[in-house]
Amino acid sequence: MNIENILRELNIQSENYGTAIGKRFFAAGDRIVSTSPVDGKAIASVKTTTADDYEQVMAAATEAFAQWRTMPAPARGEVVRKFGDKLRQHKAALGALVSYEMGKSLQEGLGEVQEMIDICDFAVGLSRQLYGLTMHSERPNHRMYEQWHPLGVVGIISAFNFPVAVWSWNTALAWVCGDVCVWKGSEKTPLCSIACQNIIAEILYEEGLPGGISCIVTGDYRVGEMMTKDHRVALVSATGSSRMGKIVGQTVAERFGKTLLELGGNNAMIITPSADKAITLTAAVFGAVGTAGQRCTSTRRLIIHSSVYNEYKEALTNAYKQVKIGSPLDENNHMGPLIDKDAVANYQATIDEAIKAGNHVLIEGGVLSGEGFESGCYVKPCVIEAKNNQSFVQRETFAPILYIMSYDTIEEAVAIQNGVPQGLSSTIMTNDLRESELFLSAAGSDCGIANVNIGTSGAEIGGAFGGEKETGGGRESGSDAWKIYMRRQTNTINYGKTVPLAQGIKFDL
Ligand code: UN1
Repeated sequence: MNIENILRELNIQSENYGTAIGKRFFAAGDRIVSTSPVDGKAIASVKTTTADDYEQVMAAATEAFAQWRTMPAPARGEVVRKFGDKLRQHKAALGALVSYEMGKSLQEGLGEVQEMIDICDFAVGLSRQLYGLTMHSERPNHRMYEQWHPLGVVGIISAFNFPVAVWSWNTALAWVCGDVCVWKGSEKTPLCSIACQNIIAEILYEEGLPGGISCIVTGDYRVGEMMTKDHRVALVSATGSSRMGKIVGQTVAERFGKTLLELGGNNAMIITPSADKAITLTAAVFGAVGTAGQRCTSTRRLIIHSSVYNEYKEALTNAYKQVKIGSPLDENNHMGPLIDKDAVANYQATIDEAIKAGNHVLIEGGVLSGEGFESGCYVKPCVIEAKNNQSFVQRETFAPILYIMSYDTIEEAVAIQNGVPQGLSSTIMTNDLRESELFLSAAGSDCGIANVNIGTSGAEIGGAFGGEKETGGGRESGSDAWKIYMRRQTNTINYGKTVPLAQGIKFDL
């Protein structure tokens, strides 16, 4: 992999502006340098968005909306189809940039771009299916139906761990729905945002469409706050920690805006006695160490039946020995670095807390040093025996730390699985129909995602993605998640010669 070639293909310079209205890049704020966690090297720098820059963006986005909303939805779908085609062309380069700037394995970087392509395809079909219902009016010669209209400006705040896909889940749907988008990606992965903007901006330009349909802003929470406080931003879709989501939710609710929150997870796998051991191990280890434990869907807890607990302890110990850690750009490695040194410190602090509390460490963690690990961001995946109610188990640590615990009855396993503040993803490994059906029933998992015999991570875009409780309740990507990007209007039409009132009320003049 030659990073220079990749940056050239994606049109990234050594110094970039972090504000863009379509093809027009500008920014007057501070400079942030994007450093790769892979080798600790500076890749390029980006200027952040000021309040003045933001005003320009909002003016352009608002103006673009007036035009974009009048275009037929299938014609908007055609633009998204072209976007998907361009993503196919640049998949290798964009996937590699994701891997290099964020640190996930190249396979996962490419997989992330594949999710973008998939959501574009989904959105193209959807552009002909933004269905509303029709109802029978209780009044004679009346017709009732509902229709869906675009909202306006959608503000997207996304996290470093999925630096390109989460944006596209939102934009692909929002665009076919007739909205325009302003995106604040993570300030830890600003080059991924610029690369994405370059791709869509070129299409908008070629199609003669206003650049304001796709805008980016760059910076920390202060730039996010410009969007959350701005009544012109009809919907704020935010992905990140529950702490951040609480602030976003409150701020947007204060002005009666809409939010789509996709926040922290604390995802568990229940391992029953009938589970197929080989698939369980693969799913558990990928769930825990994939993306170095930095997915919101990462497996954080294994709830193992007491009769097989020791057996799985041994199997996990052997499986973890096979996990290869190193440059994510080398396909032989399973696990790359954490995003930065703050994440490493957080990982270390959580392990220290567990040890201090007297927990047994089954597979030891630690920070790696020496050749290939110069960035200081590489850590060993760690497995700790824990109790579900311990404070460090109850919170989400974005790192490859897996807690294991045992259960005796399936009801107890479900209670443990549900016994955390978050509610994103969950899974049960079983060949027993009664157990899986209980897990999926109303008395079962309380999560937005509940799987059987697959891991907690790696959800497909066709389903609605998101979770309950402190995960925020939002749903992105598939199923009918598009409805959050639109406003519903109920229409009643009288084609008769009198004005009968509903509920039988008489009012004669
Ligand atoms: C996230 O970590 O924010 O289900 C999203 C998965 C991916 C998306 C994760 N499709 O693991």
